[in-house]
Amino acid sequence: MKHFKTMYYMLFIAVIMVSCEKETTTLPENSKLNEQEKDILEFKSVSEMVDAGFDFNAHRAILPTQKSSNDQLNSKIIDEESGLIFYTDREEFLNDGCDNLTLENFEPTNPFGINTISNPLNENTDNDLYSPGEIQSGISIYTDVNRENSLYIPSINSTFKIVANYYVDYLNIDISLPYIYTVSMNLSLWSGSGNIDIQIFGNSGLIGSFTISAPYTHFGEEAFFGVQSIEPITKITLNSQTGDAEVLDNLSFGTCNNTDFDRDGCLNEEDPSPHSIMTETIIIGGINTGVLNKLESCSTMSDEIDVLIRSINAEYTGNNYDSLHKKFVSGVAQITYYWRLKRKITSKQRTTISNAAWNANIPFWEDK
Ligand SMILES: [Ca+2]
Ligand SMILES: [Ca+2]
Ligand SMILES: [Ca+2]
Repeated sequence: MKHFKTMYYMLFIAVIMVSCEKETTTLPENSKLNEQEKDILEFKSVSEMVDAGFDFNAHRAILPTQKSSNDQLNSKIIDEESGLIFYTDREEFLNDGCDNLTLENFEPTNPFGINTISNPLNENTDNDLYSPGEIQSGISIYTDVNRENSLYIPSINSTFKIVANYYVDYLNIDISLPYIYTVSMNLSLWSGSGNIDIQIFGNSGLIGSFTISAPYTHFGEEAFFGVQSIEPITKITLNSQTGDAEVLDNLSFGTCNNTDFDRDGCLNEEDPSPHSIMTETIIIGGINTGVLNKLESCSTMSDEIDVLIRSINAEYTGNNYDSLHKKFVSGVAQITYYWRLKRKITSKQRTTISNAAWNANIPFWEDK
């Protein structure tokens, strides 16, 4: 079986070599090249272009030498407003403890299948290229318009990449895993270099955006893009400013070790509650107690109340409010008893917190 595979592979290489030879012997003259440049705009999709025998070698020859403009930029950019950290340098990203992410490189087990597919590409994809379970679970790649052959999956320089087949479409990535705070990917463009607008979404909506300079994919170059977020990332959209087809590879996702999400001074890997509630005062059920929310061993007093609220809410069936509410109030009384013993609060503050707990609409209240 392996022997056959090798033979097929050799045959594949031979076909490529013959077709390359053909291309070099029929390399168009300059005027022809200009014509081809004009033609490129007439194709609606990448697969149409490939089927028409578009000469990428000739097209590459007329393009100016590329210089990645990202090199001149800061390779790590912290956006204070959105809390997002952007990376355009892979080394810098890895140095920030992001070397433990789940990688999807889109390499199929059977690389000889038909490589246009319809939305979406995910773990359930079952076609010539991918079997169910071959794509990592928790991610889904699709274009914003549902049509046949919306995605094109070619092998460029011996690695498979995902291309938005129709130029006008956005290339979108959905993330359905709950705690993905970091995503990275390699980006390029199908018909020439240009900018790609990247939007990052969480459950609250648009978190922030970034524009990256992406190279022409047929040069074999790619731009690195990485992002870290305080809020879990649920979706990323990619849109070429030049109306070109976005090309995606090596999508990584997860959580970096060496970061401090809640900015409490404890890195995630040593933080028992990496998403501490960092409000200045303790707020219960929307009621501000005015009592200082102190931090100890990487956790805040509000974190302790939050753990209790979560366990109470988990027991809520819709008709056991009264008993659960009483359970919550006595749970808070226990917590504040220890706070009082440790002299974190005064007895007057303990009463204030108890009153807030009594008046809070718990089970439930999810205003975070
Ligand atoms: Ca790949
Ligand atoms: Ca922390
Ligand atoms: Ca913490």
